[in-house]
Amino acid sequence: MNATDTSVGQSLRAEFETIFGYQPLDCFRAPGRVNLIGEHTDYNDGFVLPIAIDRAVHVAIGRRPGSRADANGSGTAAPPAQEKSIRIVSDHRDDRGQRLAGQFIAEDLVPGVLPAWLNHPAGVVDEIAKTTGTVVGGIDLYIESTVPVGAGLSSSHALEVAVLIALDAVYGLDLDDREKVLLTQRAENNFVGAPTGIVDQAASIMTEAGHALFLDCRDLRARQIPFSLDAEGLRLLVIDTRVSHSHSESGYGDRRRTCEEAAGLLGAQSLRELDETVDLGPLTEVQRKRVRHVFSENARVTSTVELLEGEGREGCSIRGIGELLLASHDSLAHDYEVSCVELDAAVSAAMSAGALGARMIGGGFGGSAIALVDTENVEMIAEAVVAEFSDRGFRAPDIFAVGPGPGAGRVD
Ligand code: GAF
Repeated sequence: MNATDTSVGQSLRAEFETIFGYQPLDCFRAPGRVNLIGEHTDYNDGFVLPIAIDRAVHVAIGRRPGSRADANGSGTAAPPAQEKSIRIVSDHRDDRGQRLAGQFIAEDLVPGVLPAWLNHPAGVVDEIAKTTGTVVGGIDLYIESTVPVGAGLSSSHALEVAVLIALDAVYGLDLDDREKVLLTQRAENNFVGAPTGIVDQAASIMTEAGHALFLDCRDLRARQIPFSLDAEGLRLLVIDTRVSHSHSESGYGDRRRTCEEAAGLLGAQSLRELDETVDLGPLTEVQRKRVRHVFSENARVTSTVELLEGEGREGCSIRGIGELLLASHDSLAHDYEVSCVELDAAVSAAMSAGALGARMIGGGFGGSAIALVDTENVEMIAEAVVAEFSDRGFRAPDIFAVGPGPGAGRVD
């Protein structure tokens, strides 16, 4: 946990007071993520290596004056609905230019009823009740975000994490990092309806500034791996293809099921129990390809960690991870088949223009790619990608640099 961003905290507090008419209790932030490598390995109990990026969801939280926002609704008579509601206002605007705003009551929550964006905080409130017995109510939240929505940088997981740590602080839920990761994952799986793994929440909650998080998704054991772009004169570019992706509707769930079925056919609970020496004979051709990706991707994560940790030793440097990033993309495109023409174009244009490595990130079927580039080549590579998209009639991509920022925490 980190304390940062004095000015952000002040403006959040002022905005909260303007909207709700009283002062908030506290402010928190939770970053989005870029997964350096280890894609579609998390739900296979494998390895991942994300960074928390320097863009975050910020939240100011207040307890409505006169409401009975005590931890367990321990008043004798049932409080009226307006005392129990959770009101949320966001700085994002709808088609008519109005701020997104909504409210709900914890006891009445049912999946699939609220507007999509509100499902993420509502899922967290629902899981808090199920996990801890604490019924949240009489709470107001104001949310601002610098994580682009729909770019595959985990804006929705960052929102869930920000809401959870704010409620944790106010209600004294006393959750450790591991419990927070698993609670937000259940919110996503059970309430939002997306069968996602844990890499995004873990990146947001557990990562330290200037580091990547080497996480074993089998038991959530983690190690902070130094990741300094500046020291080597490098930048990490995000290339947002602006092709929309949705985990609940895309082939994400299908890939997950295939892996689970393949593990079962090979006599294992998860693919992590197996390695490339296993006989893939009982599997279909498609299952073999998916399994091959998971095995090779886990190996690429550990190789990347070796290069980063060995920084300074001969042959070891952040520059050396470029080839592994590209190999990851090839495996995701051909064995796992979760890329798309825009992501492939982003990767090949960046590589042709001199990137050290590039690959799609996240669930796939759209969203963003990353490219590791020398600082002096940033503009040239960005221009090459934009030109390629224009030549091929694709929507113009959004390209920007990200760095390894701090994990979730309080904002002063
Ligand atoms: C999405 C999911 F949310 C993650 O859990 C992970 O599976 C990722 O896709 C693929 O690595 O971001």
